[in-house]
Amino acid sequence: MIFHTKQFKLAAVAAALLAAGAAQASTGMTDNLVHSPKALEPLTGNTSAVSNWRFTAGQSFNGVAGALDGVARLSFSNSGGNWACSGSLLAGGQYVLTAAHCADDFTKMTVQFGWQGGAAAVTRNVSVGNAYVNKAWTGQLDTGADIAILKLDTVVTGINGYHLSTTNDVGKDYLMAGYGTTQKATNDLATNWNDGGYGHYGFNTFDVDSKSFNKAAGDAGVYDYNPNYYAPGTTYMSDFDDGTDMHNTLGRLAHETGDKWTSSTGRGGSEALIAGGDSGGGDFVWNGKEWLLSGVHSWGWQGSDACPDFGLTGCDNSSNNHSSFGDLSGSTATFSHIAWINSVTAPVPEPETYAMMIAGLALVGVARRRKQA
Ligand SMILES: [Ca+2]
Ligand SMILES: [Ca+2]
Ligand SMILES: [Ca+2]
Repeated sequence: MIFHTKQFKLAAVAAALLAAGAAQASTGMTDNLVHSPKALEPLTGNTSAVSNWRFTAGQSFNGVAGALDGVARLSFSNSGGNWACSGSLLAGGQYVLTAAHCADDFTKMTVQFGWQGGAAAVTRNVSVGNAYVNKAWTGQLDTGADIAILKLDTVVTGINGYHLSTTNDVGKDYLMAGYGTTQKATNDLATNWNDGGYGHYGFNTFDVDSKSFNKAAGDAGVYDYNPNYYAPGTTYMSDFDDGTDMHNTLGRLAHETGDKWTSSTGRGGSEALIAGGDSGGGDFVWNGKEWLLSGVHSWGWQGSDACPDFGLTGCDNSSNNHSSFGDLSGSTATFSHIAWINSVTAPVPEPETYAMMIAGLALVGVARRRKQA
């Protein structure tokens, strides 16, 4: 996997984005990723200890017991080493939704649920032939194609999978979850695997979609904007707020580009941002009854990299911490890909097949009548 350190120069936006996930195991690690989480490089940061942001099996969110039990921990290997990502179990228990950059290059993949205290409750495998990477994925982030489906070798029972959001959720608050690295948002230090025995959660708001963001930046003369670049799907953008105007990065960037969207100073102490290893994990919106899977973690962008392009400084409270206050994240929207996801997870027979099935039924009917006659 090449995405963990490589800075992407996007032709369309000329912006340096860093994939949030697929954090790599330390050099020399072979197959013991599961047993040595601390040796790996990972999600959420905040002003209190990261252990406060663990989620545990059966934990309730908005009164839904086990709301995050369907969050998957992905461990995979390829010629580049061992890697960690996250994902979400889809309703039915057979498939996991993750990022394309977590599923486009592996030789061996393990998917686990209920990971806490460094042990999993449920473990499944995925064969290479059972990874369905979105056809529009070219390796470039932010096009809206960073999404993939994994078919598990055995269906998962006893854990509720997620239903998909089918609407554009820009403006909504969401609950994020993943098994990636962590760090306090106020520390000027890289995220790490020190709390890698647990998954973590936090909250944020989808402020704007990348196409609208880059259109506004294009109109302002900051980037070259090409609408075709965003054709594959929508990507939701969020900023990591601490309540100050200074670190309200998307609010500041909106103001610089004609106020085409709004971004508040945040949700207070519950706000968080994804980090390495959270790639592929889910963003969940509340519909009044259940948590719907709305976004798939794709990339992170440091405030210290984004703001200077717009002539701004001071957005980012730590350039060593890629998930600090003032940093940005992007997630691929599920609503853009409903038809494709359904085509993989619940394929409908071709019309000709239908015709044959009907013919077959008719023949059976005829045969039965004859037998009865
Ligand atoms: Ca925010
Ligand atoms: Ca904000
Ligand atoms: Ca930062």
